[in-house]
Amino acid sequence: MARAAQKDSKTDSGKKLSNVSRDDLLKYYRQMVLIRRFEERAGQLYGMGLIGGFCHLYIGQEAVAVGMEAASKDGDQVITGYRDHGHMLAAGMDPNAVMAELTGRSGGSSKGKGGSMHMFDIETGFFGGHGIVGAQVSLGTGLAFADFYKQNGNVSFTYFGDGAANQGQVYESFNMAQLWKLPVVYVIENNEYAMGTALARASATVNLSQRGSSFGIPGETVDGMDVFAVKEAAERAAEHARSGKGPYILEMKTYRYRGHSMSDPAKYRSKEEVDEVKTTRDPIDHVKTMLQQAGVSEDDIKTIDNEIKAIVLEAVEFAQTSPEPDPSELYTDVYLEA
Ligand SMILES: Cc1ncc(C[n+]2csc(CCOP(=O)(O)OP(=O)(O)O)c2C)c(N)n1
Ligand SMILES: [Mg+2]
Repeated sequence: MARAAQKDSKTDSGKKLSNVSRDDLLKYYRQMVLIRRFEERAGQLYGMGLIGGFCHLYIGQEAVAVGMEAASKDGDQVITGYRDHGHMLAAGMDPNAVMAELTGRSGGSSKGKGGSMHMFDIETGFFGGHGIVGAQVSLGTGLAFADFYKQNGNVSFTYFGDGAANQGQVYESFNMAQLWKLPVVYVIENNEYAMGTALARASATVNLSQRGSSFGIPGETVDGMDVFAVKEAAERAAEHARSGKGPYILEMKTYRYRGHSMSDPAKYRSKEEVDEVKTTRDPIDHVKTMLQQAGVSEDDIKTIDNEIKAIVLEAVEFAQTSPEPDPSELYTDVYLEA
């Protein structure tokens, strides 16, 4: 992945908080707030009828994409399902291009032809954006096969949900990945629900970190609401994959605050359940508290919040003023000339 072209606020760089630098804290805070504010605006644009098709928000799960990105290197790939906006922003894609893709404009990252679920950006190593549940797991394993074949030292970060974890092709992929020792980190974002179905209602076993055990793939369960826990686990997993030992599974315990998609009345869980997570486990509040403990002033935090607000407002403006794609674009980018 390319590093995010996002500027960091001025800090006393190098000042350490146990094993976390103040600059790292500020960077993760900034990236997570960007995702959250971006998603809130995307939800508003959807409500205004400016975004067509489906739209799945990532609010609540920010620490996963940001913590994983912190352990990645240039050249690594990311692939995920349809809940993908946060991954794109964490990978360093331009918020303007992501928002304009949501509104189907030519300035979008896929020229407005992919929309929310089918964005793509080779430059940052982001390989989509996939609407078929579980399909990205085979594709991500294929990306790892390409890395293995080229011996380029890159890792494929392949994300999927707790619901997708029961799909058959996941296990065909696990088998091949371990057989050939492919450099892939499988990140299972266990947000407790697959549409309206709680994990335990659809799954014979709920410890998803062990789903690779019959293939001999190591796995661990991680607090996906803690960006530092995610980063540390990501480093272990990436090192394992990069050093030729094969795939690794990280089950991220996380939670989605919003409905499955924009048309979900969320009758399958109580408001109290959602509020409890928001007040006790929020990933952004967690980093904010650490920033305060590190002596970062309220004013400095406000400055970051305002900078992010401006970036997102600019993206909203761009997404509404960028022209719609020309009809002739219907026939371009369908096949790759090889
Ligand atoms: C093959 C396939 N089956 C069913 C669907 C419909 N569907 C879309 S999302 C979804 C739930 C997936 O849940 P999970 O993997 O937990 O991901 P989350 O939405 O929680 O991020 C389902 C069943 C689909 N898109 N593709
Ligand atoms: Mg889920």
